[in-house]
Amino acid sequence: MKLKKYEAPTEEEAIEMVKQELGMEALILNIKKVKPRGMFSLFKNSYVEVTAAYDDKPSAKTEVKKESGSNKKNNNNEFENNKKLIKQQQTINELEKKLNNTEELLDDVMKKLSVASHNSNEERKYENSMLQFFYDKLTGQGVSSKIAEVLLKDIDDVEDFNNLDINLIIKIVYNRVIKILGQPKVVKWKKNSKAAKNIIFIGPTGVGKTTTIAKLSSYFILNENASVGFITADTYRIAAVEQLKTYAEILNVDVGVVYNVDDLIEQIGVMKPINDLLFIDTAGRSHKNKENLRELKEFLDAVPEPEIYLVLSVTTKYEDLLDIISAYDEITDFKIIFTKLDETKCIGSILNICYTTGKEISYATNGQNVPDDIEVMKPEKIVKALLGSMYK
Ligand SMILES: Nc1nc2c(ncn2[C@@H]2O[C@H](COP(=O)(O)OP(=O)(O)OP(=O)(O)O)[C@@H](O)[C@H]2O)c(=O)[nH]1
Ligand SMILES: [Mg+2]
Repeated sequence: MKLKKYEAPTEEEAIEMVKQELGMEALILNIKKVKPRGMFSLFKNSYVEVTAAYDDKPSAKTEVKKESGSNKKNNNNEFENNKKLIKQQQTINELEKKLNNTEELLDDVMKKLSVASHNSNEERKYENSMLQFFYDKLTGQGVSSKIAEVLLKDIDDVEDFNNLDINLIIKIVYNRVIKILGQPKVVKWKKNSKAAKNIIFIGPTGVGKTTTIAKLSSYFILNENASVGFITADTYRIAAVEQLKTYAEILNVDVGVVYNVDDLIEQIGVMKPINDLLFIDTAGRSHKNKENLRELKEFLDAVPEPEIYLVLSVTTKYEDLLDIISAYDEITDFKIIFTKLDETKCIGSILNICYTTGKEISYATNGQNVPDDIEVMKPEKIVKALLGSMYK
């Protein structure tokens, strides 16, 4: 791509100049009203400066046509040229395969900013089309408008903004998102340490607490040779105990079922000396039911040195996620596990939550398969999903 600037008395005239000279394929990157400066500025009229981008190389297909047309008389030359072009095309195909999210993003920019679709009446937040594109992309992914503005803040203060490389903007946004998300915190343990780590999972109903326990414990059993025990305090829902017992059977793990705080203390006493890690499951609780949360707090307070994870589904509305976090925050401290990333395209609420609450992130789950569909949350993936393709 190459950039070219056009000056004309009005926006329409400048765009017409772009169309005439570069054709309908050209992209309008920026439209700026310029006021003349200097001694004689009073005698000069203001004008409009349009920056357009255009493809300076014809596509390979056109080249093939042109070459074969103009070299009809010389069959040998034509053959050699075609061979060269086919080879070039193969290299292009290989390069295309290696294209990453940045290029997907560029594609999107091209579509959005094309002359054909240029619409100056659209409601815009930014005068500059590139910044507007990033703003739309981020808010489209569920990033709140306030946080999208924070991510794009001051970028247009750069002196030569019109010539600012799109990759540089991506880099700035990327670094800002990474800073907000922070480094994920994961379960750290030592083989044969005297005290088993007590890892507790809390959260709303049906978000994936029990499934996440099965996934995470499988990882420690299979990959780190940890000895693991399960305790479940979910005796409310029919079949909840059976669900955990089924996983326990497959993984060859003991399960303790507890009905009250005394049971819990006793079970931890029994299972702690013979395990590296204890995974404790709790019943799903509505954050609006204060009585249930009070009971849960009693349980949590009875566990020595607990490591608590609040499990949240990323499909939950952002406002509700904030309410849930603030209700659980009143009873305990926790890190966050986000589940069901496979069920949505919009994962902006993860960024919103980190920015607004300052809570630490840990794991992400992206499917129903036990044990595969879990991984340590990778901030880089989130950024790529926000700016380009879906979280994979
Ligand atoms: N698509 C998808 N489904 C998930 C994921 N994690 C869990 N699930 C599904 O969500 C449903 C509920 O999972 P559970 O593990 O029983 O949820 P829970 O939080 O323990 O539920 P309660 O104990 O009833 O509060 C099950 O159908 C799981 O297979 C995920 O990452 N993606
Ligand atoms: Mg459960």
